[in-house]
Amino acid sequence: MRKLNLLFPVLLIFCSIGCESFGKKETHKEISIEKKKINDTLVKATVTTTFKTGNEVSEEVQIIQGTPGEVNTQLELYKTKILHENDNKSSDNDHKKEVKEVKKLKFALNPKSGSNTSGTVLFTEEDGKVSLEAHINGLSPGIHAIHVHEKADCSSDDGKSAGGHWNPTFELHGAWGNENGFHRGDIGNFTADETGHGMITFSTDLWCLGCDDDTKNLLGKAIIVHQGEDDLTSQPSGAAGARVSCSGIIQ
Ligand SMILES: [Cu+2]
Ligand SMILES: [Zn+2]
Repeated sequence: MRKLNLLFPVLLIFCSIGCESFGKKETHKEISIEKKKINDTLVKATVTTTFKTGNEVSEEVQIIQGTPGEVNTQLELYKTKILHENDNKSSDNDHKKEVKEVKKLKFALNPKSGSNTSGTVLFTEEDGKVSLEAHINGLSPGIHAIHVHEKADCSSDDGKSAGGHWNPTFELHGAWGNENGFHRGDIGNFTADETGHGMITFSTDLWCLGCDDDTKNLLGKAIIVHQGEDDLTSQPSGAAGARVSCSGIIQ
């Protein structure tokens, strides 16, 4: 019985991808790339490839480490290899190839303006959407603003090295989705509990991780958490006070 329960969602996914060829032994592949910054020059990428053939699911994990340039070259080679592997295994051209890529970037937050904050920010890009999940500790209880700022530079003690809000479309500061305009970095506010812990999730198709569209690409920007609340109206940045936590979005 237990096995049947496990098989059901697998079949559903398989069917939603290519129902007309149901029953054929085709392989669907999903590549999930998780990148972590080790230090200023090195990144580590964990690549998980999930192969689904009929009801069988297998996984292959690869770890690539080096400078961002080296890692990206290796990743491209690996993706090409995975894409073409199917050709060798099967000569039947009816077999469709489905390779889905999931990108993940995870960063640690650095304390700024004399705060004791710590935390992580995880970005996931999947199906044309980027989602953010941030966990922050060491905050004062209450409401805090979180934004994407324009430069991945957290070097100054007050976090101002990250520049102003990321605003590639030259709009006014405002609540996300506001018809009078909003910055592409205007994520908004979240609440820290009595222990100083806060978390926020956010998802949009107006962002990407490393695409060619400058109005969408988050790489090279920064995440900033503020001491105060974003009033969502004051220009140019919502009067959210000191910058207490910062992380550069780089790969
Ligand atoms: Cu900000
Ligand atoms: Zn703004």
